[in-house]
Amino acid sequence: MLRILIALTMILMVSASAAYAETARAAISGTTGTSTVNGIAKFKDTEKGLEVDVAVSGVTPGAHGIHIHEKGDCSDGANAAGGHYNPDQVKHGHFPKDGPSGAHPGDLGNIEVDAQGEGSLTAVLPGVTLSGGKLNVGELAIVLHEKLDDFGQPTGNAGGRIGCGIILITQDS
Ligand SMILES: [Cu+2]
Repeated sequence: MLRILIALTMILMVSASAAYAETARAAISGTTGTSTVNGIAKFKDTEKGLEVDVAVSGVTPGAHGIHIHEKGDCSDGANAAGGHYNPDQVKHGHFPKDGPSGAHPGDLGNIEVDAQGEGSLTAVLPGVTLSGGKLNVGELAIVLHEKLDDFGQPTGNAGGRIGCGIILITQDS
């Protein structure tokens, strides 16, 4: 009887935490053969929203826009990734600041790249999930841009696509 109780308790604990247990990773690589752009984006579903942690290297110093785009395809110089993931047809912005009515769910803003070509960004995206929610970014592409995202319409004037990676779920709920 005690064993059954322990087993039941463990099942309940696992199911209670499962809703926010998903993690994902995207390996970002340059979009041209000669590119030095490299990076890793890590994602974690939490109760506060999707935690995003991006680190890049080999990038021109300065600010670079970074977004989640609507298709999980980095071919054709990342053009195959399509436009910004924007299921609710809202305007472009900075999601951590402007929220779901004023920005696309993957509008991460800018990565500041230092003189060594390295930069990082962390963000929490409330209401965004990897799968199973309303705004799911698992299996989509994360795209690093040539220029600063100035939050202008429709996509922030961030220029060409210099890096891209597919958001692959590494741990299911
Ligand atoms: Cu973009």
